[in-house]
Amino acid sequence: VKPYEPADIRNFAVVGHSGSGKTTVSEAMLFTAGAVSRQGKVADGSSHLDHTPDETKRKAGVYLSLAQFEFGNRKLNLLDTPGYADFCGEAYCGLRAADFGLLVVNAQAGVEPNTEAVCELMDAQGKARLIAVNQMDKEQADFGMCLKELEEVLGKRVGPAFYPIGSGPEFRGLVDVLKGRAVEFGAGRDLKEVPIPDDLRGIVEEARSKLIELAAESDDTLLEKYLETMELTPEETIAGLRRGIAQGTLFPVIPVAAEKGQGIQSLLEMIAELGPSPLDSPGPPLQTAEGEEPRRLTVDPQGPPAALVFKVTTELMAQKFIFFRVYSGSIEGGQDLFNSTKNTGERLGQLYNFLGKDRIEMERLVTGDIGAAAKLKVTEVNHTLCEKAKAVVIQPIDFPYPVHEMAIAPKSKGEEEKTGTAFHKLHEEDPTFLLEVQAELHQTVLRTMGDQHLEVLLDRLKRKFGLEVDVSRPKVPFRETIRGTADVAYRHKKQTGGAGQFADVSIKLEPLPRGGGFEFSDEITGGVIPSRFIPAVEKGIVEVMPEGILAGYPVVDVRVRLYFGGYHDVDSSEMAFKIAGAMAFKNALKEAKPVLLEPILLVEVKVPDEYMGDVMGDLSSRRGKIQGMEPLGRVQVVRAAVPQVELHRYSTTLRSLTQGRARFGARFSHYEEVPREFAEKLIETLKKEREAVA
Ligand SMILES: Nc1nc2c(ncn2[C@@H]2O[C@H](COP(=O)(O)OP(=O)(O)O)[C@@H](O)[C@H]2O)c(=O)[nH]1
Ligand SMILES: [Mg+2]
Repeated sequence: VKPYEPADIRNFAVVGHSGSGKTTVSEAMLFTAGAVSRQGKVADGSSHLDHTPDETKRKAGVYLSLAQFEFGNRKLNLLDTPGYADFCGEAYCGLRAADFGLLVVNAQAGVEPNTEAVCELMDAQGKARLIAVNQMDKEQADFGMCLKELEEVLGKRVGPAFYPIGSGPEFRGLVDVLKGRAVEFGAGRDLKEVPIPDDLRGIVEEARSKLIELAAESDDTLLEKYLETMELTPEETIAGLRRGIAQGTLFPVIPVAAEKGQGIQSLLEMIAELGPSPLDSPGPPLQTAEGEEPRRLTVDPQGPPAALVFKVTTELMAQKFIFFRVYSGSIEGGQDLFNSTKNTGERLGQLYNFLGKDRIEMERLVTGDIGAAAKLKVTEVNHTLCEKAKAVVIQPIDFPYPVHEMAIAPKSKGEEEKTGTAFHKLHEEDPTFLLEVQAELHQTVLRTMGDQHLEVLLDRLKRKFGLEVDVSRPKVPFRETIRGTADVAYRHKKQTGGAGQFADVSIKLEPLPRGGGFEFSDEITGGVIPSRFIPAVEKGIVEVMPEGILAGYPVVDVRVRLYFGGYHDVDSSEMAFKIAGAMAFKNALKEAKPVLLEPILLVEVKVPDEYMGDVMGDLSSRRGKIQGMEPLGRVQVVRAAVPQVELHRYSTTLRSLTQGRARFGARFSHYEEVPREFAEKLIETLKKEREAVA
């Protein structure tokens, strides 16, 4: 690879719904640009980009894949992303490293759930995007329908830069709207110039006016000139379009049929010509101290080096590679850098460029370029590499919270530690899952983005570490409390050989309000229990509180009043009073109408109108109480209080109810008594679970 200037680099993430043809479009670009000698296919496992075992097994992308190649006088850094919601973390990484998204839309299906989801993500980041309507060769392909649906999502600033000649099996060429030229696809990748078909003249002219208008709107001086003269020069139009695209307010569209390589030459030209360069994009946001104004990194090719690691993988050869994007300055192989996230030095080894799993050595990476290095000591995903004297920390990628929860346990006893270490290693490559050891419930919970994500993780655990785990429904942290009161006396008396044991306590047990915890009040008068034994009574109670009498969950929100008792000069001891306290407490619990408390989560669902009914119905079948709803953009936000125990696999259900178009978040709110009609059965089940473990 010859050296490239920042202005000649194009970094783009290929994003869209799964199956729209992102990888096929990418493969077609690689082949058309001459970077590979054969167009790889996902279906037969010959893809250069979907090359890991997890991907060939699923015949779909799971990981972010990088292809760096040359086209004309540009260097293209293509980041192919998976389309499944479960692997959206990879799209987050890809978009962060990219200056724009290449949104791939299926010409038959139009805008699909993940098309919307990635657009939302790019909107939030103000990311520029170009759009390819792919699979134009399919029977039901409908370019017009796609444009209309894209306008619904992106607004009126969707501008076709090319029009298809023919559609479905008749798809045979493109009209370049701006240049006013038409080409037909020949054998192989040949193109033949043809006159614009008569039936397209009107529509193309209209599209041209729209593009020029959109170009003019991106800049005040251009707009002034346009309003006066009603025209722009070709150079002004291109400059205006580039600016509008870079600002993320103008979205040019091209129809293609990637499997046959049709339209791919024009797509590459569009990327090279209209796609924003690293110098057109704002610098990444920097980490700032609390109260400090938000700041962005200054993109300066001559400035101090700064790069963000956006991916770590061991899937390429048996080595760990880190992938980073240079945002400022330049970086050389062997250079001593500073990891400002970890506050420690780090020496880079050899630098590489990748195309799928193939790499070439690089000497130097300039501002805006992307590269990889191996054998780094401490550097992980989301870390900043920079110069120590000019240290900055680039804001890390903010991954979505994994809401799919499952309990896991090693299949073979004694492998707990090994499994923990293995997950730690896997986490270095995949920051989108969380492992949480819940001591109270004696369980380890694995939080993932969904069933597929979980499956991939467990596959990798087995493939890379030879470890297997059992997956089960996670236990919920129930609590126990009382609704009534009790007044109990307990005498602990034992005569074993010489020394005996004696302690006598009388306690009153009362409920406290929710969240009241535990209170112990010493109301002993007249020294009926010597003060040195009183703490022992409390201690005895506190020791048995973690195991309630209903189903063995911690007892909360109670007050114990120790008001009477008795002792023996010789036989009383701390131990005897501890036992008496514990026994009195247990007996009192039985008498004071014990009840089970369950954790209630506050759930927030963002859902398009048309699925509101289904989502609300499902929430109430989960004993959810709707607390409110309000419109937010194109969706409704529903808030509901739902018992945690009813939320098992909610993410999966919500996805299938709404075709993946709803999102939800949940956080702990409070504890509530389990309604009587459910309590008995629930307690039965919980008791059985407990016995099974014991
Ligand atoms: N007929 C036709 N099929 C295509 C085209 N592009 C992709 N496909 C097929 O659609 C399926 C999904 O493609 P893939 O590139 O894996 O989609 P991705 O999930 O978006 O990466 C594969 O079987 C492709 O062969 C196209 O332009 N025409
Ligand atoms: Mg793919």
